[in-house]
Formats: sequence, C-alpha cells, structure tokens
Amino acid sequence: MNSDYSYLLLKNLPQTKCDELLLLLTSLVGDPFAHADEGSLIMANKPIKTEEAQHTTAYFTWNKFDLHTELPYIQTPPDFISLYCVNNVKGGYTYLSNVERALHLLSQDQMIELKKPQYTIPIPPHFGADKKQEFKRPLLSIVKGRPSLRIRQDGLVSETEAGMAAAQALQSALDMVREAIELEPGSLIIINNHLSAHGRAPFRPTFNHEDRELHRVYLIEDVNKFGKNYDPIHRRIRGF
Ligand SMILES: O=C(O)CCC(=O)C(=O)O
Ligand SMILES: [Fe+2]
Repeated sequence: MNSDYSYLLLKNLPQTKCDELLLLLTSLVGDPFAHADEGSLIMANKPIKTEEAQHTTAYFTWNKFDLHTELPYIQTPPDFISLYCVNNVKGGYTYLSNVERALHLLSQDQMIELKKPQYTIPIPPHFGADKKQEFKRPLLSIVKGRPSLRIRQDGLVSETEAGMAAAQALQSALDMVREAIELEPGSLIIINNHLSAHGRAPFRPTFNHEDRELHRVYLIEDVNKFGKNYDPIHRRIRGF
C-alpha cells in the first residue's frame, strides 16, 4: 500500500478465520502492536454495557466518536489503524477525514499555532494513567513533507487561547471534509493515522450476537521508532 493514501478499503473478504486474515493482510503494511494498558493485539470494538460506557467515548461505547487520530496521547502513535467489520448495525457509520484537505481550509496563523507544543491531550480513563504522564505536544507536524496530525477534542487543553481557537478551527475543518462509510461484514479498512482522522456515528447497540463488532489492529512501519518502550516478544508498548 502506498502510505500517502489516507485509507484503503477492501470489501467482500472471507468471513471465516477473520482474525488470522486481519493479521495476515495488515502485516503487509506494518508490524501489529498494542498498548500494554489496553489489552490484546486484536481488540474487539463492541458495545459493553457498563457504568463507564455512559461517561466516556471509547471502543466499547456506542455514542458519537468525534473525528480523532489514534493514540494521540502517546509519543509514537500507530502509523495505521485497521478495522475489520465482523458485523454492523444500520447507521453504524465510520467517519473519515483527509487531513490535507482539511488543512487547506485553515489560515497560515492557525497552522503555526497547531505546530506549537502547547497542547495536552488527556489519556482516557481505561488506560489507568495519571495526569503526570500527560505531555505538551503539537497537534500538527510535517514529516518528510507530509502532514502528521494528532487530535482528540474531548478534554483537549491548550496553553493559549489562540492555540485553542486553532484546534477548534481544525476540528470544524475535519468535520467539513468528512465522509461516512457504512462498513459491511467482510470489509477491512486500513487508515493512515497521520493523514486521516476517523470517528464513528452514534448507533443503537443490541448487546447480543447481532451487535456492531469491528476488530481493530494497530500497525507501526518501524518498531525501532518506539525505542525502549517496546516489548518485541509481546508486541506491546508501555508509557505515554
Ligand atoms: O467503533 C468505531 O467505528 C471506531 C472506534 C474508534 O475510533 C477506535 O476504536 O479507535
Ligand atoms: Fe479511533
């Protein structure tokens, strides 16, 4: 896959041995890994009826997931996030926004703000991290001439008002260029996590075997980018 594309969608894949298929196909793009605090290499994005699910937005909830990039609160976020659709419910849209298209809608001054290391993106509660592990970072950087975005709006803080205004303008721009895809069982989407933001429409959970279920794998092109935080035996990263 040419990693300049913001996403790749494959349809009508076999629906047996789907996790083996998911790992096999996505390994062509990068090395699968997970964050040690979150769980398995293949995560099931499926509603779980808990008290926590009412107050947060995560892989186990069914509320709207605003456009974001994956793991924006860690030092080296995944290069790609892949989602294989095991099952979907009506209206269970996946949102995608092309970062370059969105950035065209911003001013030079806003771009300058986004590149300043003035933003704190809170770590979600299910990671069990404390505030001390949160760092100030830029939302936008340029890597080999292409943009690389990290964004998650809920709880985002900036040191300055101009920084916050630029982050809000960015989120509106991402919303304006958004497309919606209703993944079908047997579809696999591989999303470039630098060049694309993703999200999800709110949907009605069933809490049974008919529920929406996407299997998710994170990929990194070069595990050496993780440095000491990476455990190659278990394919896990630690820390933030
Ligand atoms: O459930 C989805 O469609 C995507 C959820 C999501 O953004 C994630 O798991 O990171
Ligand atoms: Fe996500």
